[in-house]
Amino acid sequence: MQMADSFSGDQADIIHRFREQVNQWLDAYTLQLDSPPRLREAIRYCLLAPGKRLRPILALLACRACRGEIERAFPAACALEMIHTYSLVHDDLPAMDDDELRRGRPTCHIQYDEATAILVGDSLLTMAFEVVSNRSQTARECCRCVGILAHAAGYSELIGGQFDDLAAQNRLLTIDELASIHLRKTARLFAAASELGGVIAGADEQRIAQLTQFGRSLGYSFQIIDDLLDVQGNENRLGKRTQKDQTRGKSTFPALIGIEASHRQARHLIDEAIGHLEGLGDDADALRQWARQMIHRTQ
Ligand code: GRG
Repeated sequence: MQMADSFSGDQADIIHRFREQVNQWLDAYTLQLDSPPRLREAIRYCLLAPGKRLRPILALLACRACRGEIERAFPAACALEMIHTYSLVHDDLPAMDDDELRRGRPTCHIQYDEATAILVGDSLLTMAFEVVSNRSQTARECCRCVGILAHAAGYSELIGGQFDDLAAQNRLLTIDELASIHLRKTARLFAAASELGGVIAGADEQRIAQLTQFGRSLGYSFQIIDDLLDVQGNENRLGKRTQKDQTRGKSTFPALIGIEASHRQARHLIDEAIGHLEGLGDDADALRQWARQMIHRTQ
């Protein structure tokens, strides 16, 4: 993400370090997978591609905001990235969004083939649960993390949102219908990331609820900004095709309420997200600053 001037050096260092560490963990998790070699290669091609790692970073920052032990949050952070990458790989398939470019590279089914892309997605989704049920957590905490991830990735949220999104093409949605899709398809995984950070830190239930709300508002804002970037963004910088929503007759925030109002709504949601962190003190400053930067993102 491009950093604006207000993002202090210390905070930017934390984000940079978290991103590097997540990349190292993802590398380690997949380096010696006991799978057919070509499947392993395709999994690594997708997972280690230069994504922004926003969901893992969110989980780590949430854990930090509650003074949790960061090392214990890496498995859940990586599980989030695995679920997110699986959803991108499947979303890019011809039966869904039919894309050729992702993270600046040919999509999985173009680089390999459709069957491989389906199996890469299946592998990443199941690997996420393998990774999150590791021994660095208590059994109780582990079950809770599995439940949070399963719900966020499941039939009512990520998959349900995707289903409704596909069904909505070429139909003008109401703003409430579009909001419901954005909240399930995108914001729910952000909410889960933030919630997981709190759970792993051993935060009390009120803080966990605050973090969940924070992630939800931030994720919703992130998706509105994504809609804006599809209209106004730079394809090279984004590493994916732009102007696709309009070509496909998709309802988006800019299409329904206009560009200025979409910017306002995105900013309002970021303020709302930060408002949910009231009482979390200085420990949540990195999380607050990171959220504020979201509006400036160009990729
Ligand atoms: C296939 C079950 C299933 C779901 C697909 C994630 C998704 C749902 C579709 C991808 C297309 C899309 C616009 C999703 C909304 C969320 C989003 C903007 C994803 C891209 O996330 P970034 O920008 O990607 O964090 P990187 O590559 O940086 O990780």
